[in-house]
Amino acid sequence: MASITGGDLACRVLSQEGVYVLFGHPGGAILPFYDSLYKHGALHHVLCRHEQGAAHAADGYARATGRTGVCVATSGPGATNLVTGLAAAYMDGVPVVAVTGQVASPSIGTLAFQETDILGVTIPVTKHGFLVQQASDIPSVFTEAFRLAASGRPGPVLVDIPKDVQAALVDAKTHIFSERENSGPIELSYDIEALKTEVQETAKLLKEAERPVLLAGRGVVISGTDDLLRQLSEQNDLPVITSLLGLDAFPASDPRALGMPGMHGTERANYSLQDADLVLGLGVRFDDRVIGRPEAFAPNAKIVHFDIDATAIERTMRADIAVVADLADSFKMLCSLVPKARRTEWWQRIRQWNREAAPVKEPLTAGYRRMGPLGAREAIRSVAQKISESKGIAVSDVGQHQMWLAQELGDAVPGSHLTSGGLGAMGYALPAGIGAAIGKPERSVWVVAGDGGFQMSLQELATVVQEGIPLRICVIDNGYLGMVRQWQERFYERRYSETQISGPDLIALGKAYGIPTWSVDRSEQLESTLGFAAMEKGPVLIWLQVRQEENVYPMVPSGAALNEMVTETDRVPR
Ligand SMILES: Cc1ncc(C[n+]2csc(CCOP(=O)(O)OP(=O)(O)O)c2C)c(N)n1
Repeated sequence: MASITGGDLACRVLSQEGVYVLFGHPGGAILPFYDSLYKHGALHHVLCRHEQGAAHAADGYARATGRTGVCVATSGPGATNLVTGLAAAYMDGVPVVAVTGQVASPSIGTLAFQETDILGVTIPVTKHGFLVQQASDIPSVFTEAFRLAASGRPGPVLVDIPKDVQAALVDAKTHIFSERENSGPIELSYDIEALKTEVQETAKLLKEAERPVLLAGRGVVISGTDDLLRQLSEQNDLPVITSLLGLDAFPASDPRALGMPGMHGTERANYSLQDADLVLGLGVRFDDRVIGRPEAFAPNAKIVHFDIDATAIERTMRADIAVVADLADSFKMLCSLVPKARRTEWWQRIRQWNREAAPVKEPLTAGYRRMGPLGAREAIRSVAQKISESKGIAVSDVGQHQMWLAQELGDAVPGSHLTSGGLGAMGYALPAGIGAAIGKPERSVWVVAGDGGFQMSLQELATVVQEGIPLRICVIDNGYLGMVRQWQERFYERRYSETQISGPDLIALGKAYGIPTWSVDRSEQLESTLGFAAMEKGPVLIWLQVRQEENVYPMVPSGAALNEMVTETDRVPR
C-alpha cells in the first residue's frame, strides 16, 4: 500500500477546499505538517512574525475576498497567540480555519512541553473545534471545519492535530471528498410559509410607516445583498444607515446614505433613528456602540430584525418582527413586495441634520493651501480621498483614527473597509492588511493605524518586506493612546493616566526594514507627500505626525441616548 502522512493528507484537503495561501508560524508540534507543506508545493505559506498576526491576516484575507482564511500555529504559545485573532473574527462573523499542532497523543494531559488545551481555551471564541484523533479522520474533519466556518453567521473553527497524527501513515488513496461532495455551506432550511408571512408583515409595516429607516450591517456584505439594499432604498425612498461593519454595504455618496450610527455616528443617522417610526435592521446586531442607552433607542419605532443568526435576535434590542433567514432569501422576498414610494416630508426632516461628521467649515479657494501643524481629521480626510481615488481597500486599527476614517470614508464596495469592530483589537490593521493584499493583489490596500496600535504589530513589517506586499501604511501619530485619552479628558478631568506614548523614529524604522518612509507634520506638505507615497511601487510607510489633543466628534457619551450626542460645534449635550 502506498502511504502518505496525516500532514500530507491535510495539505491535500486544504487544496481541495480551494485554499492556496496559509498564514502561520511553525514550531515543534506542527513540524510534520510543515514538512508536508514543503513537499506539497501548491500552498503558499506566509510566515507571519507573530501568530496573532497570522490570525488577523487570515481574517483580513477572508473579509477582503469572501473566502475562508487559514492560519497555522504550533501548540502551546503558538496556539494561544492565535486567540485574539480568533476572537476578533468570531465577533465580526469572519470565516477562518485555524490549524494548530498539539503534543503527541500519549502526552496529552501530562502538562507536556508546550501543551495547552487550545480547544478548551478557544471554546468561547470559535464556532467549533476539533481534536483529530487519527489521520484517516483528517479529510472529514477539515471538510466539516470549512463548512462550519462559512455557514450561517460565518466564524472561526479550530482544528487541533497531535504531532503523531500528523506523522502517522495512511493509505494514499484515503478518500478525500470529491468536488464539493458533502462540502459547501450548510443549507439552512426554513418554514417557507412562516418566512413569507413575516416578510409580508414587514412589507406592510414599511407601507404604513411615515418615518422608516434601514439599518444595514455586515450581514449585507456577507450575504452579497448590497444590490438589494440599493434597490430597496431607491424604490421605497428609504434612508440607509450603515454600521461600522456595514459601511462597505452602501455607497457613502448615495443621496439616501445617512452615514454611521452610534457613539461616533452622524447627527443625521442618530437623530433619524431616534425620530423613526420603523427601524428595519438588516444583518446588524444592534450592539451597544450602535444603540446607546438601550431603553432610549428609537423610542417611537417598531423594530424589525432580519438576521441569519437566531441568537442575535433580542440580544440587546426588542424586535417586533424577527426574520431569521439568509438575507439573500428574506431580503429578496421583501424587495419583491415593497412598492415604489416617495417620502418627501420625512426627507425634509432628515435633511435638517448634518450628514457630515465634521462639515468643512471654509472650503479653501483653489490654489490656496491649508497651513500649520497637521490635524488628525484633516490627515485622515486626505488619506480617505486617496483610498477612494485608487478604489482601494481601507484597513483601520482601533481608536480615534478608526472612527475618523469611518466618518471620512468614501464609496466602498463590499470587502473594502476592514476593521476589528466587535472586539476592537489594537494591532489588527497591519496584519489584516497583509491578508487583504494577498487575497486581492489587484487592489491598492491602505492600512491606517494609530501610533499605539501600530506598535502592537509592527513586527509584521518584516512579513510585508519578505512577501513584497505593496501596502500603503499610514501611522497617525498623536503621541497618545488617543481614544483613551479622549475619555480621560472628558470623564476623568484630564488625568492622562498612562496614555502618553512614545514610539520609534519611523524614518529610522522604515530604513531598518527597507521600506521607503515619508513623514508629514504640516498641512502644507500633506497632499504632495500622499501623492508621492501613493505612487511608490512597493510598500510605503507614511508617518503622519498630528496635533496631540484632537477629539472625535460627534460623540454619544456611554450611557446616553443617541439624541444626547455632543458635536464638534456645540459640545454641550442636547
Ligand atoms: C489590544 C487592545 N488593548 C487595549 C485597547 C484599548 N484601547 C482602545 S483605543 C486605544 C488607544 C489607541 O491608541 P492609538 O493606537 O494611538 O490610536 P488613536 O486612538 O490615537 O487614534 C486603546 C488603548 C484595545 N482596544 N485593544
